[in-house]
Amino acid sequence: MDSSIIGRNSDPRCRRSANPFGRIAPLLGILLVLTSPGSAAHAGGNPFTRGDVNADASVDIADAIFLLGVLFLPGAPPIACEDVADANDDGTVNIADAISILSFLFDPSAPPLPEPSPTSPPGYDPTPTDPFPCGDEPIGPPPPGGLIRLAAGNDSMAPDGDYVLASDAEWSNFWNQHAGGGTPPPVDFTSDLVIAVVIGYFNGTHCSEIASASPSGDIQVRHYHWQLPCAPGIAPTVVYDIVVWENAQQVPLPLTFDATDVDTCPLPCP
Ligand SMILES: [Ca+2]
Ligand SMILES: [Ca+2]
Repeated sequence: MDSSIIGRNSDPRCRRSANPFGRIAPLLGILLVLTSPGSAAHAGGNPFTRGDVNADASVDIADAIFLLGVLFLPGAPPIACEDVADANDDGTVNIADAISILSFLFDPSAPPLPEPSPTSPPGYDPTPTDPFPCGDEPIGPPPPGGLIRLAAGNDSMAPDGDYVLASDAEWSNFWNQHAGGGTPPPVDFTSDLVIAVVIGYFNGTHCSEIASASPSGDIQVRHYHWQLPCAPGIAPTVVYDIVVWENAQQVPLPLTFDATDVDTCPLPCP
């Protein structure tokens, strides 16, 4: 537990009376007149400490005074991050939050401030449903999703290989090789990748399938070899399987391809 953020009187043994507001309130009026809030810089989406309204890495009486100034002094600057000032985490910023800070500092019977509390390391707001997004944990891209088959068959004109296509230009170039022209199926390369395998066989008793893709970038490919007499050789083929991998632009390249030979029967291919 990191207690360095706590201001003076954080140790209960050092706290004074249970209800100090009678002594503090008159002082606040004077301090509000004498204290003009400066700027408190809290970048949105960053870890924060609840109650550190003036952003000086300590929660003490100055934060309550700062907040009261923001609330009641004409011309005071707005709060940079409301989550920091929402000391009681009720989704609003008002005088009750200043009271919560003072209670935390001076009332031994008061509950701790909600997380991320001054008694904990800086963190994110555990109640991101409130109106303040600045203290919420940033939402990253969605994890890689499933494989959606775009095309499969046995007559590709592309050279044998494992392909990873990450842009419209790469995709169009591959499609020209594969199909000899035409417009490739639309793919959203802001989020997705295209994976293709192409392999030629001396007859038509084989097919290949992109079976799975792991978030670490491992692509599992199955090559099916059809056992006689289920599949007598018919003609040379260049089999292919082309899939779009949703939300895979975040997967570090290069991908690895692991092929497994499968003897199976009967036809047709998967
Ligand atoms: Ca502070
Ligand atoms: Ca509040």
